[in-house]
Amino acid sequence: MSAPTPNWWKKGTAYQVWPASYKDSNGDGIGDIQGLIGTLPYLKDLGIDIVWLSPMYKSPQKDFGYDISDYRDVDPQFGTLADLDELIKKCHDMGMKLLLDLVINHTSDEHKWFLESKKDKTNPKADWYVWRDPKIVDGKRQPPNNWRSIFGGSAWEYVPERDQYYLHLFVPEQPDLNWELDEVRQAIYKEAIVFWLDRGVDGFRVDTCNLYSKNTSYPDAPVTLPGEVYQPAFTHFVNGPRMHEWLREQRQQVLDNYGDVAMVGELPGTEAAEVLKYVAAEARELSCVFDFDVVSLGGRHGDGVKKHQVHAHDLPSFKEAFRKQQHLTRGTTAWTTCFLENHDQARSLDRFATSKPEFREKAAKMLATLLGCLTGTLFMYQGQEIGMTNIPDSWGIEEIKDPDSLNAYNDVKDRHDADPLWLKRAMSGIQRVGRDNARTPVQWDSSANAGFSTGKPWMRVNDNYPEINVADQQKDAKSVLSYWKQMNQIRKKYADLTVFGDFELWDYLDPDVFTFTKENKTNGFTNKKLLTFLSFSDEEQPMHYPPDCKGKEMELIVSNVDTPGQYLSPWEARVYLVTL
Ligand code: TEU
Ligand code: CA
Repeated sequence: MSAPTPNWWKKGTAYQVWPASYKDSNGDGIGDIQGLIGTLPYLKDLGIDIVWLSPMYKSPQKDFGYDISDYRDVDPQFGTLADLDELIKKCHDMGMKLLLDLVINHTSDEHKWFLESKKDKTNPKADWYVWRDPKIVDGKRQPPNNWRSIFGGSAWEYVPERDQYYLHLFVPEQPDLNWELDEVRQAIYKEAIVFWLDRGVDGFRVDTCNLYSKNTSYPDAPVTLPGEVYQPAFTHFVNGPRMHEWLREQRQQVLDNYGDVAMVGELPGTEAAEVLKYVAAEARELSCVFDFDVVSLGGRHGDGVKKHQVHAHDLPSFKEAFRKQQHLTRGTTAWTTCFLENHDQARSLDRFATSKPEFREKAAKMLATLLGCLTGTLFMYQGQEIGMTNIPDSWGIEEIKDPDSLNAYNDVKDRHDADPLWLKRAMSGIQRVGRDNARTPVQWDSSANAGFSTGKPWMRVNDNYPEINVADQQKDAKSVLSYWKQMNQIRKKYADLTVFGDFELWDYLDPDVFTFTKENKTNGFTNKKLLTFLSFSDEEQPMHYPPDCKGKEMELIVSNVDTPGQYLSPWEARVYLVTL
């Protein structure tokens, strides 16, 4: 069984709010903190214990808040510091915790640290970012190396004032901080962490927290994409040599003064064995991390696979990704998370199940059943609780706001001289895995703009809001929303098995059905097992029972059908409590 210590962040169900598209309170078309405050009773009723708020800091919004120009202030479009204080207080009054996003690999290029750093090579902050001289090739100025930004193009940007380039692993407006300098780390701790812990936040979701330490000799990356100028350079900036030293420093010097602070890390491009080093309880670095094996199925964006190249995956690889993730922390002191959606991913219905109208609701409940039974801290994402879907196929590139998707589109456009069939392919990649799929406004009701805003929403509302919205689902005991509420209760009731149990995959090779058990040999449930059947098929499917469950007493504790039969109907889910 997984780590027994009852840290508060293990059992709680978390809900991610991406503020711009969550709920607008003042009619300017942009979601805001007061909008979120107004929905706290809704989240409480859904069974949420932890709110993770994506960046609401002062930002020019070049990467929607992940480019921060002042860690100690709230962006006016989202509200004020007083609103944030009110949010912290109201969450706590209602028995909920609040996590903020901690984005400290880079700042905005409008952060005062960067504005000073870029002036010349001798100012007091001259080394606060990663500056390197140009490489001169055939008398022409070139970036210092061939690294490709995670969002495409060179990872270096030229600044004439210094006649140098600075490193940006994401968009050019997100310069990477130079973590090698002690005074930089101290400034980050003070402004980005201590400032908020003093105000009462309970922890952080830590953005790209394995990229701070780079290979400081900045060598060229090996050519893995022949014919391309800029090459993926993950080996030189992911899990670099000083990562663990710095995360421990942060815990010991800063976090330990504030009790059991949750640090939920995002570790892009990291293999299982490496993950354990960050999350082992004795390492005291991160509380838990997001595992990307599932959401990266069909091609990991960033490793060089482009959106239009992500291919369809089969159910065995989906199950295997979960098995790997669920087994990683088993028998260790480490902890994990489970999730299928966030603000960087497509909607789970389209990506992993089906959004066909006849099966959509049932499939959304089936995925809720899967998540509700998995080990780790459960993270839901706004709109997932009502089964929101991807952007419609009919939308064109003019609706797309995400810089990552726009870069991907323009890359194909440039490469293929705007050939219409190639552009269609680029657009279908964005429709499949683009980040805007999860960033359309939350569909609160069937009134204009889905009740998200009384003004013109900053981003187009998904056309299906009359059929998929919170208000209708609140009135319907059989809705996806009602099912999620029920699932969150079941998850808590059987927490020893769901949250803390051991996962076993039963039918790895079955292409249509996902069968798994959860057991826990170290507590009162020793003679019980949860047995979960999930159908990923448009057709009826036979079931096979694990031998030790066959013929045993089985109590059906939840299902997305009223009367389960001999076979699994399309997209059916059932969970049995088996007495062994
Ligand atoms: O994302 C980190 C990351 O690795 C992304 O490249 C992710 O794989 C990609 O968005 C998928 O398209 C974090 C944030 O979650 C993301 O929103 C930010 O844009 C990024 O960091 C930079 O701060
Ligand atoms: Ca607003």
